[in-house]
Amino acid sequence: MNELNVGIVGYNFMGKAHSNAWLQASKFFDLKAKPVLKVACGRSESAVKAFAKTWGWEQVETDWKKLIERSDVDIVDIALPQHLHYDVAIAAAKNGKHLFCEKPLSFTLAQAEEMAKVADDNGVVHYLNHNYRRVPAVALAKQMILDGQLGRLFHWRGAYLQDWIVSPDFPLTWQLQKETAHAGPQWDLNSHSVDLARFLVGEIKSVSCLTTNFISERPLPGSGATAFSSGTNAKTEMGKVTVEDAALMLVEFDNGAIGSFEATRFATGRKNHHTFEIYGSKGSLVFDLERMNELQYYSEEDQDGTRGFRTILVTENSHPYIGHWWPPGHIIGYEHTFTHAVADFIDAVAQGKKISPNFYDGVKTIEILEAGLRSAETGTRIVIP
Ligand code: SOE
Repeated sequence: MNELNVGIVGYNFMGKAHSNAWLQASKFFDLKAKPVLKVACGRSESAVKAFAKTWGWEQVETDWKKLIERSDVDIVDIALPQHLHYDVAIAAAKNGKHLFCEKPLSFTLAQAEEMAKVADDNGVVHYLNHNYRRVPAVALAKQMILDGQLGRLFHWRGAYLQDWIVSPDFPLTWQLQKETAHAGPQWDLNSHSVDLARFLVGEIKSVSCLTTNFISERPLPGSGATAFSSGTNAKTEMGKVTVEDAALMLVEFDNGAIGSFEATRFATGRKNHHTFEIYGSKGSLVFDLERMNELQYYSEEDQDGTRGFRTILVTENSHPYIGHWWPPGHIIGYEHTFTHAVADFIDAVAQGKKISPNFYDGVKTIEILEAGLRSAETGTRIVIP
């Protein structure tokens, strides 16, 4: 079998989730090429060497510009904070590297459009890792909607609720600063929800949004501070939070449906509560990532008197991706969605085919998110051209 050499840039949360997927995919999927964990790149040589040893990356680099010029790298995996996506993706595409890029795609719509164009101009496959499209229950929802089982769609109700910064003692990590995150939950979390809404309901034609801050100053971080982890030795010196803490967004879809999006890191008790509800003329669906092997389904066509939301346990071999894993009822987890993405991406690269979501999906999502921030600033509804 031919091989595809991967070079990864970034070794924290996403670096780990991606490394696991690059290792697992060829064990559980009959791939058209085998991914090889060739090079891991990070600024700290000691940290990236330890990461490479743990996950089996053959070599290390401390300069991403060197990694993307290597002739023994076919794929560049961008597992970095979003302020670095643009520079790495553009340069890697110009070196003919296929791109597996973490969400959100970029800071601005202009950057997103350029990333998509340069990737296409250089004939590389580009994938934007909205991994939740590859949760079997979400892929099943897509099939049910395409089969018309929900009929005409009326409502999308999406929420992405976390609570890792409720404490005022949580330090000022990169996710809370405009220069490294661009925005807060509107970018980090509503990017997921907008991608799923576009995937399941359709394109969005107008946006109204409200954002707010609950805590405006935080201690500067010590070591190891990032999402969900306050790290150690936080400083006594304080710094300003320069992104929103929560965003509420209302949209109109092209197909006449309307939608609501809640994104916050102050939903005390909610850990990674990424949910959607879709209501249609013939039925409805409800998904909750914290119960990701289940899909709630209501059908108007069920018998009178016994109609009600039923729980579909999405673990049958006939369900998307499940046949590659375990027998019915042996549930899968968060990390499997990354393996599904890697399997589909490798096959797309091996066959020279496109994959979704890709950078053009990223352009549409950034356009909606940016419109949301503009709406929040101006207090007006923004029509998407
Ligand atoms: C932090 O909010 C985060 O790690 C997001 O960046 C991921 O995209 C999400 O899947 C889990 O939470």
